[in-house]
Amino acid sequence: MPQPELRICLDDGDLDASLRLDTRVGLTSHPKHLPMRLHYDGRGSALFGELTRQPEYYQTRSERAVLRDRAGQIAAALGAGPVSVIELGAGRAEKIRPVLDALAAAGRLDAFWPFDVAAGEVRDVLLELAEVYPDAYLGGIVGDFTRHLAHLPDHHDTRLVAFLGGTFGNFTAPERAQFLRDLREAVRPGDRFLLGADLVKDPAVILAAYNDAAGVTAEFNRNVLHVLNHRLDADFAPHHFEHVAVWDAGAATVDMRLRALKPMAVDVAGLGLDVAFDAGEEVRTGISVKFRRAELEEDLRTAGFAPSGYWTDGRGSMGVFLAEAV
Ligand code: SAH
Ligand code: AVI
Repeated sequence: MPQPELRICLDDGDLDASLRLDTRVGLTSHPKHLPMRLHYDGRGSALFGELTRQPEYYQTRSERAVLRDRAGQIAAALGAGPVSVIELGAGRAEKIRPVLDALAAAGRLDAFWPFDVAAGEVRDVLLELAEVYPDAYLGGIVGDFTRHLAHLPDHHDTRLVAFLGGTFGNFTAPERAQFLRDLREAVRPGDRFLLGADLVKDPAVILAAYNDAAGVTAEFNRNVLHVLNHRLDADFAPHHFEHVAVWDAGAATVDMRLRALKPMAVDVAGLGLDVAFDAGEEVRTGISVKFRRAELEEDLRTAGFAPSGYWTDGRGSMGVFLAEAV
């Protein structure tokens, strides 16, 4: 069996440079902020996996059910020919599997490419799937989907770019618009985009997913401080920061923060930076936007994608959108 191809758009040097820049800018801003992609080192990816198994985190179960139940329809909606699938922010690439299975069963799965900033996840997925889809071309991309969409593999058949898990909701509105423009530029007319998005619903249900009883979200959120301790020789005491998730109804957004439980002076030795925290001061660590179908479809149209399919589960928890590049 040939070794799967691995394309590295982001090496340790690039990661280090963006970590340094993002941290310096974020910790010297008012209010302080840190980007969400910093959460995903090996421990962060494992914590996210644990989070997806918490009873309150409905997103994973809901989207998995939609993709399992509708995989045949999704495969049929892609036309009749071979398809190359690229999954952005793939993580363990578990949810896309029913779609890959449906295409493979019809002899239409030409290639699968997981694309993720977490190199370990991409490597693990390739090792696992090489045995499952021996007839498909497997390749991985280690990259940042906000910077490296121009590196999407150029197959001559229809490309299906999947972006699942609600990760699209971790962008601000300008970042979402930019991402959709970059993606449209990276694909050809006829290529398809499969987008999983968390839908606006009862705020209590949403907030519970970001405040699970076992405290996994809190630990995932605090992981960014562990990352800074390891990578930048900082001396954050993560247990002196409290996880906070706030629902902003106007923006339909969960705002995640880390709140200092007491005044602290933190030495980020790798940056030669001393950072002071007041008691109660909050660091913004990420957002998770929830969507309404009509608005999201309008954003897709604006970017040059024609919505062509929409599926959800019985409760309308997560929406899975299919759109065609025009
Ligand atoms: N798709 C999976 C994982 C979602 S978690 C699911 O639905 O369960 C978000 C994933 O996006 C993680 O694997 C993380 O490593 C990846 N990620 C986050 N920011 C990224 C970025 N800027 N570029 C590429 N991958 C990113
Ligand atoms: C990856 N992403 C969709 C998660 C979310 O729900 O916004 C990240 C997360 N952060 C805290 N909990 C989950």
